[in-house]
Amino acid sequence: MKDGVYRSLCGMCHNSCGIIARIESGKLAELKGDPEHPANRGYLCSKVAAIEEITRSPDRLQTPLKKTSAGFREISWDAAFDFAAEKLSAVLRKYGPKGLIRCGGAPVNYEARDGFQYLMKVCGSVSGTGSSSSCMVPRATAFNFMIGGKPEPDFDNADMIIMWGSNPAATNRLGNYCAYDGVNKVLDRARNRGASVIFIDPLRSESIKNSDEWIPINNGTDSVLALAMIRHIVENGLYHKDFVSTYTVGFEKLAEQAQPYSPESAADITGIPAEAIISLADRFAKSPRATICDGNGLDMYCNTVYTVQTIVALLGLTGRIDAEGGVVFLPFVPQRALNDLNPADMALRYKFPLFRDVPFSALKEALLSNDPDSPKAMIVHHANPAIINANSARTKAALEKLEFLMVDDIFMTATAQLADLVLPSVSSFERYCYKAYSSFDRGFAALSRPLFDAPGQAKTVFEMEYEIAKRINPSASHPFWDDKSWINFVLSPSHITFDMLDEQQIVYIDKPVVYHKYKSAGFATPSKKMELYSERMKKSGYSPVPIVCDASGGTQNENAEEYPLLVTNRRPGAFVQTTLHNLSSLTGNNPMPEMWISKQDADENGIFNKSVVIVETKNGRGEFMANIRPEQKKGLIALDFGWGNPTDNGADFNMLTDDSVYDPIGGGSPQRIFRGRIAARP
Ligand SMILES: Nc1nc2c(c(=O)[nH]1)N[C@H]1C(S)=C(S)[C@@H](COP(=O)(O)OP(=O)(O)OC[C@H]3O[C@@H](n4cnc5c(=O)[nH]c(N)nc54)[C@H](O)[C@@H]3O)O[C@H]1N2
Ligand SMILES: Nc1nc2c(c(=O)[nH]1)N[C@H]1C(S)=C(S)[C@@H](COP(=O)(O)OP(=O)(O)OC[C@H]3O[C@@H](n4cnc5c(=O)[nH]c(N)nc54)[C@H](O)[C@@H]3O)O[C@H]1N2
Ligand code: SF4
Ligand SMILES: [Mo]
Repeated sequence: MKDGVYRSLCGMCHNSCGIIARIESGKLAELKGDPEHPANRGYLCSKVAAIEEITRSPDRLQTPLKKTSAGFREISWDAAFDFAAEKLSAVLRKYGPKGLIRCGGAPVNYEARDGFQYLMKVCGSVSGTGSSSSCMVPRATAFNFMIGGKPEPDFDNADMIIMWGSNPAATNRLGNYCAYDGVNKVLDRARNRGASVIFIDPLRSESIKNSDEWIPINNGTDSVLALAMIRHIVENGLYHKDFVSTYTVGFEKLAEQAQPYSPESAADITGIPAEAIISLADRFAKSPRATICDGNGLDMYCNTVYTVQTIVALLGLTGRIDAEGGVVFLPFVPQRALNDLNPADMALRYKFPLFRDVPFSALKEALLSNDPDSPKAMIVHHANPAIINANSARTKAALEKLEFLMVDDIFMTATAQLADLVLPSVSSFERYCYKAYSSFDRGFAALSRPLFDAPGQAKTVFEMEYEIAKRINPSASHPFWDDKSWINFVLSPSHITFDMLDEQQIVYIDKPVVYHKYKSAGFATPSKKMELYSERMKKSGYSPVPIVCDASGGTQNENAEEYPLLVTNRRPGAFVQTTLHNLSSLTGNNPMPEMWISKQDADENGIFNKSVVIVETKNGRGEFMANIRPEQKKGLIALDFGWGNPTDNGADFNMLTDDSVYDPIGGGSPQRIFRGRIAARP
C-alpha cells in the first residue's frame, strides 16, 4: 500500500468502527478511532492491537491448498478454480441445485454476508446455512411473526432500558443492525439523563458495574419472567388499552397463557424474588418511555423463539412498538440481494418452515442420517461451522460426509482442516468493503479500505467466485468481478457508488425516523396487526401463542449426580467468536479459555484462582483457567467460547455441548445450558 493517512473501517466485529490509520513504509505507524464515524466517535476496543498482526501472522493461508492422501498440497489458482468448478458441476449434474449449500458466518462485515452468494445463484441454488440458528435469526423470527420486522431500541429517548441477555461492555453490541452514536457511550448517556439501565443476566457480566440494577435470572427461564410480568400488567390494567384494542390480535389468548405464572411460581423457576418481578413489571408498564434490548444471551436455547415472543409481547402490551423511547423500525440503506431465488426451494427447509435458513442442526442430522435431501457439496465462506455448533465431534463427522467441501478463510481453521479445497482470502484490512448502517439520525454507508498488501497469493472472494462461476456456466451473466465492482453493484439501489464512498468516506441517506408507522401502514403481518396469536405459527405446527418450554430440551436434569454443575458460556471481550486466538498481540493477557466459578464451588473442588481445571460433560472434556468471581451463582460455571482452532491450542467449548435436542422453530441447541463436572488438573 502507498504510505498515507486513511479513513477506513475495522472489519473484526459487527460494530464496524471508523478508524484512521497512518501507514509508513508499508507499516501501521498510528491508529486512531475516527471521531466523525457515528458508530464509535473515536472509540476503539482492545482488539485493534491485532490489526497489523492479522496481515503479518505466519499462520496466514498464502496459496490454495488441495487435500490429498498425503495431506494438503499447494496448487495454483487456475488449478484450484478448475478443481472447484469440476467438483461443483459434478454435484449439480448428479443431484441438482439441492446438492449444493452455502455456509456463511456471522455477517460481521458485508464481504462476509455476500461472498459466494452470486455463485450460488449461478448454480441455481438458494440453500443456505451457518451461524443463523445460533445468532439473532431465531430472535428476529419471533419479531417477524408478531410485528413483521426487527425494530431497534431507542436508547436515547428511553427512561427505562432493559438489557435482556446482552453484554455490550464486552461485545459492543447494542441491538442488531443499528449504529448508535458512540457505541460505548450510549448507556452512560442514558443514565446521565436519569434513565435507569437494568440488566437481566445469569452472570454478573462486565456490563453490570455501569448499570442501576442487575436481575440474576436462571439460564433459559426468561419466558417465565416475561409471562409473569404480562400477568401482572394485565391483572392490574397496566397495559396500553388503545394499542391493544386497535392494533393487536390475540390479547385474551396471551392473557390466558400468562395466567399460571404468578410472581411466586415464577420466582421458583427464574430464581428472581416475586417482589422483584412485580416491581420490574410495574416500572416497565408505568414508565413513560421504556425499551428492551434483546441480546444473544437469549439465543442457543431450545426455547429461543417462544421466549423472545414473550418479550415482544411485553413491548406490544405496553405500547412500545415503533414508539419514541421504545423499539423502532429504522430506515435502511437500500441494497441489492445477490441471490434472489425463491427461499421456498431451499433443500431441508420444510423441516423448519418459519426459519429463513436451513438451521445447522437440521443439516447435520440430514448428513448423518444420509437423508436423500441432504446436500453433497458445501461452500464455507467466512465461517467456522466445525466448532461453532453444538457437539463439535458430531459436526465434524457430518462435514466429513460431504462429497466436496470448499472453505475460503484467512487462517487454517478447524473447518478448513476438513476441506477438500482451501482458498486463501484477503483479510478485511487488505481489500475494499463497505458497511451500511441504520441510525436514529440517518442511514449511512462507509468504506473500508486496504491498509496492507495481502500476504502470498490471497484473493478477494469476489474474484474467486467470478472465476469459478465462469467455469461452471460460461454464459451466465456475472455483474461484478472484484471488491470495487461488487460495491457498485450491491449499492446501486441506493445510488451510492464506490467513487462517492472513496471521496467522502461516509455517505448519508436522508431518511428521517418516523414513529408509529403502523397507524397508517399496519404491521407487515397477515392481519396487518401485531399478532399475539399467530395463525401462521399454528399452520406450521407450532403453538400460536408463545409457550414455556425447557431451554435445555430436558437435558439439564439428566445425570445430575454424575455431572453436578450447570455449565454456560461467555463471550470474552478480548476476541471475536473463534477468531484472533492465535495472535500474540491479544493472547498475552488471555493465554487460555477462562472459567468463571463461585468461591464455594471452587473451595469444594480444591480449585484456586488461575489454576487449570478440567471440565467434563457426557460429550467431551477441556481445560480452562479458573477465575473465581464474586456473585457468581453457586452450581453454575461459565466457560469462554471461541477457542479450538488448530492454531490456538485452546479448548473448544462446543466439544462439551449437546446437539441431541433443538428449538423446533429456530433450530438452536442448548449451548448455553448443560451439565458438567470439574476437577483440578493434577
Ligand atoms: N457454544 C457457543 N457456540 C456459539 C456461540 C457461543 O456464544 N457459544 N456463538 C454463536 C454465534 S453468536 C455466532 S455469530 C457463531 C459464529 O459463527 P461463525 O461466524 O461461523 O464463526 P467465526 O468464528 O466468526 O468464523 C469466522 C471465520 O471467518 C474467518 N475470516 C476472518 N476474516 C475473513 C476474511 O476476510 N475472509 C474470509 N474468507 N474469512 C475470514 C475467520 O478466520 C473465521 O474462521 O458462533 C455461534 N456459536
Ligand atoms: N468481543 C466480542 N465481541 C463480539 C463477539 C465476540 O465473540 N467477542 N461476537 C459478536 C456476535 S456474533 C454477537 S451475536 C454479539 C453478541 O453480543 P451480546 O448480544 O452482548 O451477547 P453475549 O455476550 O453472547 O451474551 C450476553 C449476555 O447474555 C447472558 N445470558 C446467557 N444466557 C442467558 C439467559 O438465559 N437469559 C438472559 N437474560 N441472559 C443470558 C450472558 O451471560 C451474557 O452476559 O457480539 C458480537 N461482538
Ligand atoms: S473489533 Fe473493536 S474496534 Fe473493531 S469494529 Fe469491533 S468494537 Fe470496533
Ligand atoms: Mo453472533
